[in-house]
Amino acid sequence: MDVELLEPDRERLWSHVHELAEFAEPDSAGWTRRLFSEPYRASREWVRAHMRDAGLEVFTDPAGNIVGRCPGRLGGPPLVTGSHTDTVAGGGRFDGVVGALGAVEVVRRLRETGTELDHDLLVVDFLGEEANPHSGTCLGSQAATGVLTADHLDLRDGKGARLGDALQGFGIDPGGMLRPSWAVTPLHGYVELHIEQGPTLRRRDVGIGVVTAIVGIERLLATFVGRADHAGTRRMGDRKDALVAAAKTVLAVERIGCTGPEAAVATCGTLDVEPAAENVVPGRAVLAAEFRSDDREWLSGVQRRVAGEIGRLAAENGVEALLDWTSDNDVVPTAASVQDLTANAADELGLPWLAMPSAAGHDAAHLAARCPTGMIFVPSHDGRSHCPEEWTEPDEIATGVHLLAATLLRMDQR
Ligand code: HGY
Ligand code: MN
Ligand code: MN
Ligand code: MN
Repeated sequence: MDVELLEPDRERLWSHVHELAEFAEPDSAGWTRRLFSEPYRASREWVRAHMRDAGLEVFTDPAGNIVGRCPGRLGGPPLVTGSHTDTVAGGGRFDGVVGALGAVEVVRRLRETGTELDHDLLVVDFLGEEANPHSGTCLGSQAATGVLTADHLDLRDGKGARLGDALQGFGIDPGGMLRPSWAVTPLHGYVELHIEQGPTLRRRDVGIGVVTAIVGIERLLATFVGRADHAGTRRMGDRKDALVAAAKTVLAVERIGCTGPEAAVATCGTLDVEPAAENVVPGRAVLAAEFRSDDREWLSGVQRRVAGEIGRLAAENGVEALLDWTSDNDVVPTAASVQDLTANAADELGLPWLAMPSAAGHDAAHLAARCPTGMIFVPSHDGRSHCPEEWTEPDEIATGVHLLAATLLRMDQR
């Protein structure tokens, strides 16, 4: 099979990416399509129809992941590819979408060229890859790979709503998140195409990243409980100001990120204050922070270091601090075998490539526990992502999809 023939239809793929982008929350910046939102619900119908139109046999697994099956000659453990189509608030058009729709384009090209694989190929649009208010990230891929427990369904968002109830309201049986699915049966391998979401490929002027590892991510929800007081009558030395303690913690988190190993990062992304009145000393503040690194040792020490800092700052301000930690995933190396197959396929297509870690989290981090897993990156303009300015050129996307096809072909023969 001459892999050149699998070159994707660039215009068709580009128009599909922009058709999906139209499913966006009207009152949010960028192309926002969050889990449990109406545009996301409507977009799932579009994705199912899009997969069927490409000739895939489509089903929705118990966890709400949309799965398209392309039967192979011999059957057996399937090859898997795909990504996600939900976004962050104020997100862009390419994060996740390039891998999900790129995978459908690969199936179109396999069918149009009469190329039959030995293995079945599953194309998956994983539910809710982005951080949701209840429970971290990668909801669908964690459910599919069997790592969620009933406790997850009781996780509550900042307003006290249970994840299980939110799933029910979205038409997904919460129990389905706990039922074993296709991803706990033997799989032949998984490879995910994704935008880099960082500056490396553009800076090095290389069009392809062969991902070597996915960073580990620790998440913290810190609740500071002080005392609401009159802003005029309560003397400064006599306050229990929850917001001051939280604000000092934001600076401590930044310091911990800046003093960690080169690729370590630490971010405080949300801060909710109560009662949020300008003439009331804040009695309660809830701060969300996350810590990432491909350095396992540093990451494993983060909880202890951060808890120590927060304990000191809370005491200093006379407030109580409640810390709730969750891990998205440990540092996940990708399979050397898949890295090699990807690199050989890139060489065959004459594509320069760069081996590099992923500083973003991905569904692939969870598939890696089930089968040999790899990722392919295409450049992000200015290294921007999780914002409306997110941009990747149509040619760069088409090149990534072409390499995805060639890599799947090699994985199929392995
Ligand atoms: O947060 C991440 O790294 C991914 O985009 N969910
Ligand atoms: Mn993503
Ligand atoms: Mn993302
Ligand atoms: Mn991801």
